[in-house]
Amino acid sequence: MQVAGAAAQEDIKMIKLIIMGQTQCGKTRLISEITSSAYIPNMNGMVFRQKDYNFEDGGRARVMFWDPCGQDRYDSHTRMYTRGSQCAIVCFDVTDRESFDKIEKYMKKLEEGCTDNLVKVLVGNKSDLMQERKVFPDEGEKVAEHYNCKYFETSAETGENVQEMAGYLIKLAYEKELEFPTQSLRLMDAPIGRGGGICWRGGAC
Ligand SMILES: Nc1nc2c(ncn2[C@@H]2O[C@H](COP(=O)(O)OP(=O)(O)OP(=O)(O)O)[C@@H](O)[C@H]2O)c(=O)[nH]1
Ligand SMILES: [Mg+2]
Repeated sequence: MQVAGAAAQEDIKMIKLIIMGQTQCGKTRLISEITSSAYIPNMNGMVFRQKDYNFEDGGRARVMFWDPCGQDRYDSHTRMYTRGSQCAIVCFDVTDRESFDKIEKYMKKLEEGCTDNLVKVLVGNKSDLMQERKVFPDEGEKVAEHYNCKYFETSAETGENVQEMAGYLIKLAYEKELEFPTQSLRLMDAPIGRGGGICWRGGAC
């Protein structure tokens, strides 16, 4: 006999989202803002968060956010992070040109580790720091066009454009998932610790 709750659970599309970008560009703060959870910087390892989304067609998605520390010493773990991802946020800090120059590195890692069905956005974060800006919107637009994705500028500090960016990406991933269903991960089998997330290496968060 099918339990109604269980049937409903099975209707939820599971989506794995990976955020990538140089250390300190604001990845963890962005994910905290998107998922309305406390911002606790991850000095190493990985933080997981999750959030459910409802769509106009009545469908639902449960998104697992994978937020690795961007320090170069974790580069060798990237393939594990990217495998099975249906969507990605590639992020840089608009006040830090070095973080902008690293976009190519992260885009390449996504190409190597993900399927052709991956959908992504390019995000220039910290748009509130207008006086310190080193990268301008037309530069972000141009790079995004090169990688065939949309460019957003966000502020995880003020929340500006953050939910719009996430909503756009997750809707794209949901539509892709309807078209090309992923058989694989039962992402929600992962344990959830204090604060709605778990840290890998970094302990409960
Ligand atoms: N002004 C401003 N500060 C931000 C913004 N986003 C993040 N920060 C700050 O930037 C610093 C780094 O943010 P994190 O979110 O921890 O950066 P990260 O990319 O996760 O860094 P790693 O985990 O080391 O890879 C913190 O001091 C944040 O408060 C933003 O939009 N505006
Ligand atoms: Mg972080």
